[in-house]
Amino acid sequence: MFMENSVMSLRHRFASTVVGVACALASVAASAHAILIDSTPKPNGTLSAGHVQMMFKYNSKIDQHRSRITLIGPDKREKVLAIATDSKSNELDTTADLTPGTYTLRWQALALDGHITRGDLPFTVVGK
Ligand SMILES: [Cu+2]
Repeated sequence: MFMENSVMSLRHRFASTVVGVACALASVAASAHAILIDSTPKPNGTLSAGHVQMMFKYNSKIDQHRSRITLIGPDKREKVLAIATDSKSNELDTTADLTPGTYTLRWQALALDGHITRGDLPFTVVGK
């Protein structure tokens, strides 16, 4: 019984790997991976200082509870931003109070096919 379970789990692992490879190959044409298609701010864009709304929009639904956004500030410290629970199913929405300086938003999105995509989005905050 125990051995049978081990074989089962090995088979399952093998099957998962095959699915992963197939998805990677398929992604050349069309993909279920979460690809960033729009954002606020835009990459290398500018925002006004204050209470700032930020948004990442993807080409597919994402698992918002297991996706992640961090903000790296002018002091190079990285802090986790809370993702709004009422974000659209293909978006990650967040807010922060920002002073002028250079920042990077680091996002990590889990697509429903179980694959994680990530990226860095540098931007600048200017005084009002
Ligand atoms: Cu995938």
